[in-house]
Amino acid sequence: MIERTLAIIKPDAVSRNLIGTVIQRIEKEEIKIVAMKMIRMTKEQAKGFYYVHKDKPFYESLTDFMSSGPCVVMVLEGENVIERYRKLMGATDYKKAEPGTIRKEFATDIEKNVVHGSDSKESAEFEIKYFFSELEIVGK
Ligand code: IDP
Ligand code: MG
Repeated sequence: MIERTLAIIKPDAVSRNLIGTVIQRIEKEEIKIVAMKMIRMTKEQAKGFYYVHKDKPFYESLTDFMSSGPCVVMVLEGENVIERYRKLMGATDYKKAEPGTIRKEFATDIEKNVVHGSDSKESAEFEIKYFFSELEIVGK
């Protein structure tokens, strides 16, 4: 089934000039980018986006990091794309990520781990709406 997911190239990757590298990895997997823009989140916007983690010990630090510089946000579309893109990203902790995944190759820290991807249909729906209106998502 064709589905959509929300992907973010995080501030660590943008500042290290890895935008093109991440996009190349996505396109190599035959995943389509159907919306894309560069944004700079405020601390409050980052807190809203990561609301599910509000009780985690890393919430403050994570939302500081995510509002520390520009991000590239994208809507990806494809067959089973939520799971496929999670697989391409690799585990949250780059030390545990599979070889060849984006995080294994480029992450420097469990927090500064280069990319974000929605983890379920429900979170994809919330996260896509958080950044994009339907008008900004390109159809086929
Ligand atoms: P995910 O990005 O792989 O879905 P989540 O558990 O949803 O991982 O956590 C969201 C983000 O919070 C991670 O991508 C990472 O940047 C950060 N994070 C997760 N766990 C930790 C931790 O134990 N210490 C510091 N930061 C963390
Ligand atoms: Mg997550």
